[in-house]
Amino acid sequence: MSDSSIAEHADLGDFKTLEQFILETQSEYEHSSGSFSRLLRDMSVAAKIVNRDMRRAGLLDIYGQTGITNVQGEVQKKMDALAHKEFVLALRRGGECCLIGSEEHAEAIPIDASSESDGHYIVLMDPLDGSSNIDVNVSVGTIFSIYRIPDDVPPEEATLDDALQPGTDQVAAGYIVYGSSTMLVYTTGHGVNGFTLDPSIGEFLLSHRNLQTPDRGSICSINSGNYHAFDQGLRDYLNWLQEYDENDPNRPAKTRYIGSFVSDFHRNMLMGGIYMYPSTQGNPDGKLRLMYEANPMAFLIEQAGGKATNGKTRIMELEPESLHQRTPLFIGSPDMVDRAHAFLQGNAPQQRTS
Ligand code: FDP
Repeated sequence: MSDSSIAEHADLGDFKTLEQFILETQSEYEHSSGSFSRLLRDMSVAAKIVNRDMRRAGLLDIYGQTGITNVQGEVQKKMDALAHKEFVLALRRGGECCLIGSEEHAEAIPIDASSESDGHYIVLMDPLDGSSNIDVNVSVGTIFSIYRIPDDVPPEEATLDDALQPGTDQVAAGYIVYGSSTMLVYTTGHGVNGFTLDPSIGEFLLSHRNLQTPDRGSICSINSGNYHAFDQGLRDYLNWLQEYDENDPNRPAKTRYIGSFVSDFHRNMLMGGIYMYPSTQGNPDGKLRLMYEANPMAFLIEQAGGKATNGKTRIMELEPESLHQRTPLFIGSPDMVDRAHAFLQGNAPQQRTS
């Protein structure tokens, strides 16, 4: 990059802040009253705090485990607990949210709405996704999904039942990826926009407007260590992806699996690809959580032109039964998800054997 183009890119006057963008677009939202904008602002403040701590993780005593096993039976990392605390604090302080569901807490957490706000929102989140990667300095993320409580439910009476809405009812969803830069990406159902944190001014700036995912790509993200526990249809799809075809520039596919869903998803959305966490013989429901991993990412990918299914049904149409329920997930570029489906259903084109 030449000196002049660096100077051009460094002119932050060209970039909108997240706050400006939220205010400008708030009229697109049917319940627009400023409350939702403030909720997003609260999320972004917590994201900046988590980002700050994460950037110094090796220097502070926040690597390693808390000694607690969470509701999923997974060992909780100190950063999981810290991120959970920061997001809950920010939402509690902001007063726009009446109920929180978090991967790090067995029950839904009620929030007392402050007298000045109406607090009609429910936030479901995975405060720190990909936590097995934290101690080794690999990108991780936060995923969130936002719902409104039904109009006839007073905020102080909101319960988990009000949160168990299908993904199609989400009013917004997003993620923060703490990677080589920190980005916040979200949708309210009017496209997907990405904001990069400029640490020098502490602002998220609009860097990726109206993101669209390619129809197909060459990236396949799956934990292939589980290959022998996959259904035959899925194994056939994986084998098909690895075949060379002179007429198909996307095959053989590249295997790219960070094992940090937010990071794998983000890369695939930008470059074209598919992320799969299927059912396996031992885990028929897969691993990922419907309410705060699959649904929000399904909303985002659909808004970016992609698809998300559990192998049979569109993710956002699944009827939720519990806060922490799991679901198999196939998500990414639309042609790739369609092709995976065809293989899973045994309707795929004849495979070459040589
Ligand atoms: P993690 O357990 O480290 O939080 O849903 C959680 C998740 O990571 C995803 O981010 C990741 O894609 C997946 O699990 C990794 O699971 P495997 O180690 O079984 O591949």
